[in-house]
Formats: sequence, C-alpha cells, structure tokens
Amino acid sequence: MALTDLPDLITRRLEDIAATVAQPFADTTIRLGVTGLSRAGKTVFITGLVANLLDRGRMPQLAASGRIQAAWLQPQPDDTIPRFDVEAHLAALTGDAPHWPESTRAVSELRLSFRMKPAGWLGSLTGSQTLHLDIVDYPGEWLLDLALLDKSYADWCEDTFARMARRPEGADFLAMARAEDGALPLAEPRAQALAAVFTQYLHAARAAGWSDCTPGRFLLPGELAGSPVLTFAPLPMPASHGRGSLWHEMDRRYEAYKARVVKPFFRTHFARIDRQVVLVDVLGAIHAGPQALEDLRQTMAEILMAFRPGRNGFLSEILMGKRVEKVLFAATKADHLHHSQHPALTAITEALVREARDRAAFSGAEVAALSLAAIRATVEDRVERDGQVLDAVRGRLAATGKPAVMYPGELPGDPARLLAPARQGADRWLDADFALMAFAPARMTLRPGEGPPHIRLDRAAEFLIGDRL
Ligand SMILES: Nc1nc2c(ncn2[C@@H]2O[C@H](COP(=O)(O)OP(=O)(O)OP(=O)(O)O)[C@@H](O)[C@H]2O)c(=O)[nH]1
Ligand SMILES: [Mg+2]
Repeated sequence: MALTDLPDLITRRLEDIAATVAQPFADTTIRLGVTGLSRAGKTVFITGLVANLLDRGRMPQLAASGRIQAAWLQPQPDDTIPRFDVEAHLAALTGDAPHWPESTRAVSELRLSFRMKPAGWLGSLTGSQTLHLDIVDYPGEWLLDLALLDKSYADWCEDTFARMARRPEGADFLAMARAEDGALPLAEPRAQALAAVFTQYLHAARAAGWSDCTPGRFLLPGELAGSPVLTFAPLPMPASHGRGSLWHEMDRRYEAYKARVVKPFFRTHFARIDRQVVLVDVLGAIHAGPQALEDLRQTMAEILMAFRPGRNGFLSEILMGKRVEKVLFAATKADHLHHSQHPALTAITEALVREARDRAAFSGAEVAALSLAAIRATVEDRVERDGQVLDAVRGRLAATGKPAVMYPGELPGDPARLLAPARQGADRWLDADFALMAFAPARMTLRPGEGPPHIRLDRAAEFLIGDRL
C-alpha cells in the first residue's frame, strides 16, 4: 500500500464506523395518541403543539429545543387518511377575527419531522438524526365506543337504561322502549323508529353535557348513516328471544357495530402508539355540576379500561405486547383560571382519573398530570368583589366579542370536596358556584420564531417526547 493511499483508507474506515454507529440512529418514529372526549380540546391541542414545535420561541421547558436543527411537516404515512389541516386550524385561531376550529367530523393525521443535532461526541461521526412525530385527530364521540368492546348487548342495555333514568333527556326513549316486546319478530320499521328516537336522545344528552353517549357513531355516522350497524337501540330483555326476534337482531347488529366499526378504527389508529396524552375538560364538567363530573369520571374509567393489560384488554391485544411508554393526563383550557388555581385543577384531574389509571394499570408506563391551555385566550387580572381582591382572568367573549373579566370561583385544594358529593349524586355544589365563560381566542401578533401563546404546552411536550428528541 502506497503511503498516499493512507488518508483515503482512514476516511473510509471512519465512514464505515460512522455507518455502523448511525444504524441505531436511523429515522425513528413516535406515534402520539391524543385521547379525549368530544370538546375536550384535541384539535386545539394538536394545532397549538404543532405550531409551537415548528416555532419554538415559547417552548423554554422543552430541553432538546436547542438541538432541533429543523422541523417541518411531511405527508402523513397512511395514504388513505386525510391530512390534519393544521394550516386551516391555525389560520382560524390567528386570523383577524380569531375563532376556534370546528368540531372534528372525521379522522385525520399529521407527520411532523425533526432534524436533530446528535448529542455528545458521536455527533461528529453520525451527522444529524431524523425523528418523525405522527399524530392522529378524530371525533371525540368515537372514543366512547372503547367502553363497548367489553360489553355484551344485554350489559350495554342495562347500563344505558340505568344512565338514562338519571337523565331527563331519556324520558321519550324510555317510554318507547318499555312498550316494546323484544320477543316479537323483527319488523324493520320498528327497528328504525327505535334507533331514530334513541339517536335523538343521544344528541340531547350530549348537548346537555353528559359524557357517556354511546354508541359514538350514532352522533357522527358519516357514510354509515342508515346502515344496519347503526340501526339498533337498547331494549328491555324479554323472557325469551329466539332467532328472528327483535332482541336477537338488535344483539346481532350491536355485535356487528363492535366488530365492523369500532374495532377497525382502534386497530388502525391506536395500535403502535408509543405515547399517550389524555385530555380532559375538567373545568367544563365542574361547571356543569356534580352529576356531570361523576359522569365524566365513570366514562374515563370505562374508556381507560380498554388499556388494561392482559387477555381482556382489547388495546393490549392490538398493541401486541408493545407498551405505551408514557401517559400524560392533562386538564385542558386552564387559561380560564388564574395560575394560582392551577395546582388545585391538576389535583382534581389526578383524583378524577385515579381509578381509571389504577385499573388500566399502565404498567411500566410513566404517568404524569398537569393543567394546560393549548391556546391561551386570556390574560391574568384581579377583580374586587365585596371588598376582596380576587385572582381573575380577562378575555374576549366568544359569543359577543366583548371584553370580560371572569373569576370562576375557588377550586378546593382537596379534590374530595368535589369528587365526594359528585359520587353521592348531589344535584348541585353546596358551598360554591363555578362560573365559566367561553372566550374567543385572543388576537395575536406573532413574532418570527414564536408559536401561539399557551400554558405548559412546553412541559407537556417535554414529558411526552423530550426524551426521544
Ligand atoms: N380558552 C380555551 N378554550 C379552549 C382551549 N382548547 C379548547 N378550547 C375550547 O374547547 C372547544 C373544543 O376544543 P376542540 O379542540 O375542538 O375539542 P376536540 O376534543 O377536538 O372536540 P371534537 O372534535 O368535538 O372531538 C374549543 O372550541 C374552545 O372553545 C384552550 O386552550 N383555551
Ligand atoms: Mg376535534
């Protein structure tokens, strides 16, 4: 070997080494599951998060921020799923007449990619790494169906009637169902009439603020509208129900709904999830009263049951042994409260999902809770009331556009003060009233490199993906 060949050889060796070392750093993908009931704040969360990951000027708590060389949006990996329209949502939030994005009616997906400067001395050998963050948005109503997977038709009927008895919106359907004899042969017009009145009830119940309104697709049927999988309703169980009976057919359609509608959705979108954020509109439920809070607690418990490990956990089966590594429970819309009340909101959120979390046993997963606002619509202020100075927030009302100052009430430091009366079925809060105003997003002038204002979105991002950046 001639001496002149030496530098080349060394370079090549180094390239070999670099290639070998680079192997473990080949493109990595994180799938972030954004879970939450309807109106919990999923779409706003994804929009705020993506905007603030693209422009990280307001993300001081995201430690790896400085290593991000570039962040950009890519076509989503699943060819058959529409793209999450982050630009349209962002335009709605940051335009001249800022407004919240529409309620979600279908699934969409987004891929955000990062080019990272590798940490440590290996950096000089390996060059930059690429990390993809995949996020799926879907209508919150559909999440409710997770709770059906464990339930037979008879169980679901029993639960639904018990719930309906506590809800005034259920009166019409209850009367109709009680007059029905499920042992009689199926007559399609009857099945359709029952499903129609039951669907009306679900719409009314959702509008009244109840969390559990299954089956979720009855509220947002899409192209399934009118098909047999959406033409069933709960019935009182008849003494006998042979083949061809109304009960038998309703049971069959219910099972078809689970197998053909619910399972494929979760199989496609929840499998492969590495990180999970569970968004909960705790303030909204507190405002709606003790029964709404208890309904939210039970609904979250039922939904999160699907995540429990083992033979019966549908999700653990589709996750195929892969574990969700981190789970963040987040109370959304925290900008309705002065920051002095955020610890109380977080404590209530933790207590609210405690049972769900224990039963779901996110075994091995790192779990955390916090209060956040993905888009901050208010600024802090103080008001004087009855000679007392109170910590309040100020914003622009969504309905009228007029400025308003809100003091929502004092959240108790001990969550049991709310959760105990809720469990006991109280009609209203005894010692306090919780006001809530719907604020429109604030008009913003964003400086280059800055995303929209938020509260603790950077902490949420640090917990969820910081270790992989
Ligand atoms: N003040 C404030 N309001 C918020 C925030 N996030 C959500 N909201 C309010 O909550 C509503 C629902 O938020 P979305 O993000 O659309 O909720 P979602 O979970 O996507 O709801 P679905 O699409 O119906 O499942 C919004 O229209 C806002 O009124 C926030 O950070 N601050
Ligand atoms: Mg949405």
